[in-house]
Amino acid sequence: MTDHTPLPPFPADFHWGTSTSAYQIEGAAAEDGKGVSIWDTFVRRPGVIREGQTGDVACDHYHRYAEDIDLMAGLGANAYRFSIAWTRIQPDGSGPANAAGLAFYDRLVDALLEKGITPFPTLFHWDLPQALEDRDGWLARDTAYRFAEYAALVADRLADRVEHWITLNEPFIHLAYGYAFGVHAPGRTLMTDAIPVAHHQLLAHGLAVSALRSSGAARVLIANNCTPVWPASSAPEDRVAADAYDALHNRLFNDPILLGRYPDLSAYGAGPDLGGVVRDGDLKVISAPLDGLGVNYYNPTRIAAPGPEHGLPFQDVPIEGVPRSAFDWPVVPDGLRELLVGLAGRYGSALPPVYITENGTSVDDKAVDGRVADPERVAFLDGHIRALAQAMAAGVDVRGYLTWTLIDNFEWAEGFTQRFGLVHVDHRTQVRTPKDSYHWLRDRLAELRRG
Ligand code: GBH
Repeated sequence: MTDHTPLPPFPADFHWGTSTSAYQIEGAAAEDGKGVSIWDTFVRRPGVIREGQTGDVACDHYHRYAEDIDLMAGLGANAYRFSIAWTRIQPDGSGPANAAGLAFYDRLVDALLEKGITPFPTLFHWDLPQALEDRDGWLARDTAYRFAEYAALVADRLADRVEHWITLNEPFIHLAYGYAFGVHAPGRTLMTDAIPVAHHQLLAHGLAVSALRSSGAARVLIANNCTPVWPASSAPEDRVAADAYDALHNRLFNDPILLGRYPDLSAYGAGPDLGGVVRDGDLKVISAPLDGLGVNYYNPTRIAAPGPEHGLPFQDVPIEGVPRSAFDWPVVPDGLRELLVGLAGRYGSALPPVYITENGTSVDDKAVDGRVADPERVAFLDGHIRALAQAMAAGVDVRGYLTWTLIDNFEWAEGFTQRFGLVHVDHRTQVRTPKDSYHWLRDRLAELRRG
């Protein structure tokens, strides 16, 4: 049953919209001078992507962006987070800008502004130029400097019209899935030896903050994936394991940025210099003041002490007694309130305004006679937006809610099999069909505007 109860009030200038990323929607993988990214390479490895699918065409958004912006406008959104493909701007990750690549994002930004939609570009959503991966990717300090140069090229072109900038998307997930476990590009399986990837991404972020500001960017954010960590029991060993997990997933990325220091990672065998890669002055660069913290929230994580066979100081265990998404992720709306109140408590006045830069769920929904029923997503959005309102009522300064995602897209290792969109996409025909959740959110946003 669809819930039609009005939402609690939100500030009139609150940013409402959707979030996407370049490789997951654009397609046009080799068009207009675009270079090869690690995802273009990774998807061609046998067996790594469900059904052998790729993002070569994805949602063909590169050619259909006007139609997709019409969908945003129809939703009543006033904000849109997308990512810029580094390889469209610098095909090999360094050197002068590729004019056709910049021109695409220029057109996109103008089309958004024409509809009154505030752009929130993300400069890196996991699609590193393959040429940089060939020089050791984020294990190499040099990649951080290359990133700052790329950031400046983009901002020099767009900062006259783009106010909000996001440096990196989820550096933790890129480190863990890409470099530690190898289930995402670049497919490396370094386990705890991947920890320097954290430092080089954070350094890239810090260097980019200053490059972006020099190029006229007004507000700079980062989008971190954050999870409330629940010890599996009150046993001391479970609490110790949960603390170690929190240090890795949350504090490794929030503490250096907001507090200027790394958390204790000795449980992972890493000293304060994270394996010899932290140099004098780096933390000062990394902790450059920010205008917002982007928070991507999906679900809490329940952590127990590891069994004897485990190579890590924790193991995750299922959260019981809650609904689960088609992806089998637990659905815990109150986790968003808990997370935000926890961030405000930990960081206090060091916490800048928060933007929910991703939050959403996968539903196995189907288009039947032009209608897509996705009651699970309606319930998910309703619950999470109410939890967000509670966090704000408790004093957390939140400025926006950008749901993941606009259109069903290339869900990384899952290919097109997990659907997170408000809009259904038939990936054979590219036909877009707004789902019940799209109509639900449109109606709620219209009510909020009427006040
Ligand atoms: C985001 O990552 C990405 O930024 C985006 O590109 C992607 O499409 C979207 O989410 C959906 O996947 O094992 O049950 O505890 C999200 C990272 C990692 C969050 C796995 C939830 C664990 C679920 N996610 N995680 S569970």
